[in-house]
Amino acid sequence: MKKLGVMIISAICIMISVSMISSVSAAGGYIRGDADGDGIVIIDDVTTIQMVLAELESDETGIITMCGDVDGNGLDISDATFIQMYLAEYENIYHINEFFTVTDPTKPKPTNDPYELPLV
Ligand SMILES: [Ca+2]
Ligand SMILES: [Ca+2]
Repeated sequence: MKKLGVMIISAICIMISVSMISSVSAAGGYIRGDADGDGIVIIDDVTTIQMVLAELESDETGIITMCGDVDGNGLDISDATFIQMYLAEYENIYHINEFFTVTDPTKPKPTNDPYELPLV
């Protein structure tokens, strides 16, 4: 009985994940920072970027780069850092976790260093 419950919960989670990915694709855009395409920006997106940069995961479709490149200069380790800073609730100057259309991938640029750390 417990096994059946686990299977049902797993199936529901998969259906929710698929529907979230489908809704993003159907809307013709993406969520900036959502590198793994599950519809939310969490630490797993940082891991996905790191895996691509370490060539442990491929990005044949370019979707990870498109969603993970939060500052618009190509996918690099700074994008992972910016997402981590977003998760730590620093100012969100790169509009991480906001929806952008694929046909109009406007990427607002900061006018100064957005994440200058305060001196302690
Ligand atoms: Ca995600
Ligand atoms: Ca970048």
